[in-house]
Amino acid sequence: MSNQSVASFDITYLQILDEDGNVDESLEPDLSDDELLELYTLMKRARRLDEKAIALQRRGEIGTYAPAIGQEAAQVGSAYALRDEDWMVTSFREQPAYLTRGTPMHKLLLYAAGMEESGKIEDSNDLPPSIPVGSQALHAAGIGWAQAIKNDAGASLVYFGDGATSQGDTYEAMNFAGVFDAHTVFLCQNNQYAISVPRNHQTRAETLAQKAVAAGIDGMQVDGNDILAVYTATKEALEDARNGDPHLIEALTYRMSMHTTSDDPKVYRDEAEEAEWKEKDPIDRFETYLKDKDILDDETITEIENDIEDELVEQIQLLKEKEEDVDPETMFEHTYAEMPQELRDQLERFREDR
Ligand SMILES: Cc1ncc(C[n+]2csc(CCOP(=O)(O)OP(=O)(O)O)c2C)c(N)n1
Repeated sequence: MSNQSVASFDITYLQILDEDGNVDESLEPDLSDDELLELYTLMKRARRLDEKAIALQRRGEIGTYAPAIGQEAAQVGSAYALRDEDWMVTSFREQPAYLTRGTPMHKLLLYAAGMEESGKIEDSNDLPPSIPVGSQALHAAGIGWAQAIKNDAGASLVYFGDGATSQGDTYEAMNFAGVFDAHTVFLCQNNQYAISVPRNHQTRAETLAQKAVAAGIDGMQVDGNDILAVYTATKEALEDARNGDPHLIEALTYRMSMHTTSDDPKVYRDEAEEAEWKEKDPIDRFETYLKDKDILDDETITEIENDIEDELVEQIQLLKEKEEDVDPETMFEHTYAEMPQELRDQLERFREDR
């Protein structure tokens, strides 16, 4: 008879840049001034795109939209760690990550306008958004498994939220990835809410990172509003994943805006909490850091902001042009390899009514 400990685990937390923009220099990643400025510009572009998209939705020019305001560091920092040939797998709130991978704004808006053309995988290894919560973790585990079988040097990175950790799919994907040495990094953006359900109603576990333990893969937490920490953690996790060691990263962040344009967060959370997280804004602290390093000044900020406004005008114009090119019949085409009779009948009726 014995009663002894046979396993134990430890979850670490990484922060490099604190809320006030102070940095732990011993942990700073090896990024050039230009790269740091690029990270800043990407976060600013993402923030403005989301703000503009909310306004476009309010004017009826696009459909439901899920802003990532507050989560820019979690997404830009992680997507920036990918190599071009790696695969990115998203849920529905990953505009900053797509921008980082080079997707133009109009393509993201086209998706929000309901045009499935924007779901085409064109010049990148990025899957289109996945709306069923957690489902995309399975796709990423599959891609990571294929990379393992092919002895590919690539990796796959999948985004999901705190809510998705309550879905069986997410566990199945992590467990599968662990068993088959998939080249997959699971990035959980713990933005504290799944629509109106707060994080503490999601699980009794102390961290979401420890969900990795049962799958036998590495789990850690990062300050998700610290772009340097997110970049560093993801880069290291991707290196391990390339060699068959999948990881789970829990990025602690906050959804500063609404769940989607159909949601009103005032109904379920208080202003004090929102104000507390405003102090931790990922863009503000990075701006302070860059200014302290003399990489950024007010003049450059104004230039960046003006460029973004120009980009938005141009991209919204492109959105309108692309929308005109879209043939609505394509919505019937891509769900099945062979269109079933029911859908063929609907297409027929659609043609009669046009
Ligand atoms: C399988 C499934 N169930 C329910 C929904 C409705 N739904 C959309 S988003 C969401 C919450 C997701 O929360 P989380 O995973 O934390 O991601 P976040 O929205 O915070 O980015 C729910 C329940 C869905 N899309 N798919």
